[in-house]
Amino acid sequence: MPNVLPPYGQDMSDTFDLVVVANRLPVWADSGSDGDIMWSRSPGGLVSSLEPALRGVDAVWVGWSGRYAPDPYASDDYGVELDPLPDGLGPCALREVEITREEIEGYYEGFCNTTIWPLYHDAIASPAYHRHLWDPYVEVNRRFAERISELAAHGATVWVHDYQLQLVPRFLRDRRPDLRIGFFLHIPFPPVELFTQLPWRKEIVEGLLGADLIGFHTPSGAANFLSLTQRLLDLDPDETGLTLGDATRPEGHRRVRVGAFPISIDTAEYDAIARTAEVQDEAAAIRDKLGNPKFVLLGVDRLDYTKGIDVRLKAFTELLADGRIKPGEAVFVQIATPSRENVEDYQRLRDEIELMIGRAIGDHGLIGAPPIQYLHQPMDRESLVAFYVAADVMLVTPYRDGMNLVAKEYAASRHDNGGALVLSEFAGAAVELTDSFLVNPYDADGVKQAILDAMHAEPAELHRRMTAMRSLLFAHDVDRWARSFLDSLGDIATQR
Ligand code: GDG
Repeated sequence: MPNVLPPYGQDMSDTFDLVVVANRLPVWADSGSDGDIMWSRSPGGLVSSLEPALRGVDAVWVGWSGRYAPDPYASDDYGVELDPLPDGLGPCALREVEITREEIEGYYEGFCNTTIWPLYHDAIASPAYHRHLWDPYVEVNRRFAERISELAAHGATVWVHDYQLQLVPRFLRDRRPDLRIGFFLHIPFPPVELFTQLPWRKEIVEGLLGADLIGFHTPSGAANFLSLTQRLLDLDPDETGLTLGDATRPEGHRRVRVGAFPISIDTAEYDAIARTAEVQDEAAAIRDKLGNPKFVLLGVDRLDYTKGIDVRLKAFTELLADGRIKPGEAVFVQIATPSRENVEDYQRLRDEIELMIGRAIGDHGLIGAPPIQYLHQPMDRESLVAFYVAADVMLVTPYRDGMNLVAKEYAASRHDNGGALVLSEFAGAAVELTDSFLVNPYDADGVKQAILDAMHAEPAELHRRMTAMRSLLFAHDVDRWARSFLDSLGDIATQR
């Protein structure tokens, strides 16, 4: 299948045997100051992980491109047509789902990011439950299902991703019972006690059960989901899934498998980028520009309240105040990629973080040598890897995180087997990266101690820890993740 991007309205007679579906396409439309669209790579973990897995694969990726479709009911939009997407971007063929600005406000900024996102992350921020946000969520999920059914060949495999599209499996199965449908959740799945707050809890569980295979990052996410099926729908799950026996559905009895598929990264690629002379030079230049302190500490996150940027800032600032980190001894660099800037909780978080940083620099800075450096801007991947190479201690302290790829990328970039990873117990990555310095992000003294332990560990101990983490990541990379999910999906479908 050619890797071209057909414009809206073009004859869509092409169908595909593998359809990958996510809220976002891997390319993203940004409006330039002259109003022209500029295409860039979509930020965030989902694209980072799926893009390498799909490179060169004969598949189509279906999603939103970041630009708004004309609103059929708005007179200003009458007759407006979007320019075609440019050719040749993305790892495979791409097809756009049309979503209007108003729908994005309700579906994405609203239900996805003010209801589901906080609820699934331990309700760190209060989830909003509004009926006027649920309706566009249903509507957009239905539109995705329609678009997929146009693009999927008979008997095709459809792999639906993430919390924005939890109703798609059910809508799709109702239209196309011939398809094998997999669903993977990139964020945590919450315990029953939290999930059952959701007024639309049954609809979401039923939506997911339209899939043949439902994957989570961790065994606890899978277990949470299985116990919900019992509690809400009176089903009888076992450890690996459940059998649906609804005689009113066209498919009758059907097995739904539920399991843990911990996502990963393209380990070899990070390792290779880190070894290049350019990245090595850039890493040395970064340390130089920071004043060659004894310790460089690093945080890299989307600017999100789940990531615990405040946890590490507080710990680092207190260590400076306590005198346990000496002035000029260490510099903490926080790279915070702009994210969800239209959502109020994110605007507030940005203010809070920037206030904390400003205060810490004011209280503990030396002229020409601030103890914290802060970048609120996206950067290219090579530069990010140069920061990984330059950092003695990587701080990954989310309150809750599905996996956290940054932790894995850091270890993959450390071909010298040096560096130390401080990692929250509440990141999915903690299940595998047990050789990191594990911390409870709610325990301020524990975080401070872990930072000091990481800074002062013997090189031999750091070497042992990093070697163990790297060998796990080489054995469990993103290709293996994608293969194991798709193989399981294939097995179930053939047993049907
Ligand atoms: C969700 C789940 C799960 C960040 N800033 C820049 C940049 N990044 C890249 C990182 C990494 C990715 O974005 C972030 O991935 P995470 O996994 O850390 O976090 P989320 O975006 O929240 O991802 C998460 C993931 O999905 C996959 O399932 O692990 O738990 O929340 O790859 O490197 N990349 C570039 N410039 C930046 O400024 N190039």
